[in-house]
Amino acid sequence: MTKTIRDWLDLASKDMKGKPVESLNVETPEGITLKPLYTADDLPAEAAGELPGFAPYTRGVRSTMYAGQPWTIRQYAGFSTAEESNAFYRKNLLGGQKGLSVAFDLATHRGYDSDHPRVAGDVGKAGVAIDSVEDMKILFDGIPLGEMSVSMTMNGAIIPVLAMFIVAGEEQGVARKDLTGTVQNDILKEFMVRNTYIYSPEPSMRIVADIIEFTAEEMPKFNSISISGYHMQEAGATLAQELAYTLADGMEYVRAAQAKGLSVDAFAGRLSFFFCIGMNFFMEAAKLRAARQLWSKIMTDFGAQSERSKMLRTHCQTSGVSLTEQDPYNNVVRTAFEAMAAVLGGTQSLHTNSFDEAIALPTEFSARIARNTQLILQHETGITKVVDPLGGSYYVEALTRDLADQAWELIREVEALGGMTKAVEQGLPKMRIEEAAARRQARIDRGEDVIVGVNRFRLEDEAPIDILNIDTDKVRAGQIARLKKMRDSRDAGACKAALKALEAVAASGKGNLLAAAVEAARVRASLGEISDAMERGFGGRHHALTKVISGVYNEIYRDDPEYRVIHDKIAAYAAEHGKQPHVLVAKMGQDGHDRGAKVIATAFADLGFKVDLTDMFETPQEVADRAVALKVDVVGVSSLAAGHNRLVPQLIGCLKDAGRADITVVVGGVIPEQDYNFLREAGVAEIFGPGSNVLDAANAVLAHVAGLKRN
Ligand code: 2CP
Repeated sequence: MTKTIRDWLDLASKDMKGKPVESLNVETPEGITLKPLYTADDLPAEAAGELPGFAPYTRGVRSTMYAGQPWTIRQYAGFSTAEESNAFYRKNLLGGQKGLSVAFDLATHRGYDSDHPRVAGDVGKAGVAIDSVEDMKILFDGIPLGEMSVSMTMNGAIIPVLAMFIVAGEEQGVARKDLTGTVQNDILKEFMVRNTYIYSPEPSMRIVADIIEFTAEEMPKFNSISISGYHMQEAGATLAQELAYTLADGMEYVRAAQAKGLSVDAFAGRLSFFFCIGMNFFMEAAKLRAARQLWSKIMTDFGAQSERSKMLRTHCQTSGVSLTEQDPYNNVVRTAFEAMAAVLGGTQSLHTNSFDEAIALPTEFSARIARNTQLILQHETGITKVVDPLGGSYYVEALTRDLADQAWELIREVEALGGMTKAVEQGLPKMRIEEAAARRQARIDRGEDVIVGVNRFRLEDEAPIDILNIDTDKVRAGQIARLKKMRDSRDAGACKAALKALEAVAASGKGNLLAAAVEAARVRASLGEISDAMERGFGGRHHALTKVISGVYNEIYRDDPEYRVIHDKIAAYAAEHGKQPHVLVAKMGQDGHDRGAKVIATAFADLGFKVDLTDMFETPQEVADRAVALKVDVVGVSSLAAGHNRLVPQLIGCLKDAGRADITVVVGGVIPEQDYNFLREAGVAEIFGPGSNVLDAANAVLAHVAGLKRN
């Protein structure tokens, strides 16, 4: 006899030995209640009739999906010089990679030439250093730009970088109309989470619109933007927030392009997306399905006629924050699961992280395993043979609908504020994401979210793994020499005139910035010079306000005995000394990742420390000056872009020079164990690597302030 849900409930109640079956329900951070069982009753009515290749594209944007053509294996890479990165790309293409994805160093991201004093520690470190067309040509030497699709992750300095790419193509004999690829060009999320902006929001949005306009008219095969949720999830966003804010960003870009007089169908088919895929396996696959469904609806509302305009095509990358420093080979497994979720969700293109990325830049060995993870998925698992294999799953279809509903609520909230630019100005999404990040950290610290090898099943002893180190001084010296040679040999008058013209386009609000920058790049204006010309035209660089949010930790930990002990210890210290222990949380160099700094600032403030945050992108001298002026007890440096070995000793030197060697310096973030001794010898009191427990960190810092531990 057919069993009913009632029969199942009776059976489950028995198996639960009296405990209610509802006690197995789980409330997710997205606000979705997960039940232990999904049945045909949970299937949304509309799910039954959906087919891939047709709106709303829940089941995929192409009719045959991977059965017809597998996703693009597109590994994001770049380091050191253009020569070295070029050699690395060529090797990867021979090894089975299908598309390129360029990682630029932070100096390039922020619009500085390699000879700029602010970027001494960043050149060639987290990506390849590109100063001019000459570098760009070397980067793609022997790689036909008319055939190979190239993604370039660039936002702040997108105008000079894309201009140089176009000129490099020209000089390879490839016309603009034949260039294929994608630029990230998503500035809104930079203001929200990633922080590689250069100019303030208004001129930054003009840059985005100018690029959409230029590519729509001249580069029909090129994706003008990669609207990115990736960094939101990395910064702690829930999957509903990632989904909602990414689509809301997309809507804002559509409006910006429309304001230039473009019709939706002239550009929407070349808008692309980029999502993060973390460990929440089914939810991640559902997220991509929901994203396509919502975007199709949004674009229909914008008046799109062409089917292509309604298709959400996306790249995905496995999650960086899900990787652990502890027991790092576990990361191979994590990445494989995440890759599978991305593929079951129907991604167009995928990057799989290397297992050592929680600690350092990938080595050749770890990069090979990361790439092979995708090759194995494509060639060994049979996963490509059937379109949308999760389609019709009671659970996944229900999740798709629930996530879409949650995200839609958040989108409406942003729209009610007047759209994403306004919402970003008011700080709403950033605040929501920071709060979600603090909640996640608290769940990890309390062991509620289990991370194998970190807060459970931890190894006693761990042998360090081999890591890649870049000699930034050597890279920088080479870049400076090449810049000098170029400046000596170019037509100085033509270069000056082109830069003046670009400045005028920026200042007047008329004309197209990218068109003007192409002329400047062609006569060998450098990346820094092109950025500076626009900066003059726009009237300066953007300086973000930093703010510590408070209350989240207190709320979550209210009844936690360990939390109370530390809280009370800090209160006792404050009572005894007539002042709270005072910490300055600092970001130095061009490292824009501020999630860790924000989480620590929030937690420490809630625990009773007095907490100040530096601005982003400070020099060691600026941080030392601020620490001295604020009379802090501790500077806590957050480092996620490998600049610590250079910047932290400089900071300690500056504090010594100011006669304040007594200020304790601690460092947290992505610090390889190989660097611990060096940092300790330089005078660092405590090092908190990835996976550190916030309460332990607070205890250790207090001990230093109270003089119980010596620096
Ligand atoms: C694909 N095609 C098909 C089929 N599948 N045709 C027929 N049947 C099929 N089954 C066609 C497509 O329509 C397309 O042609 C062509 O094949 C290429 O496929 P695609 O699916 O468009 O793939 P793609 O060329 O790889 O493009 C994927 C994206 C693109 C997502 C659209 O924007 C992209 O490559 N993004 C990568 C972004 C990236 O690498 N980001 C790095 C982030 P047509 O184009 O003619 O239709 S770095 C991350 C870090 C963290 C950072 O940001 O800092």
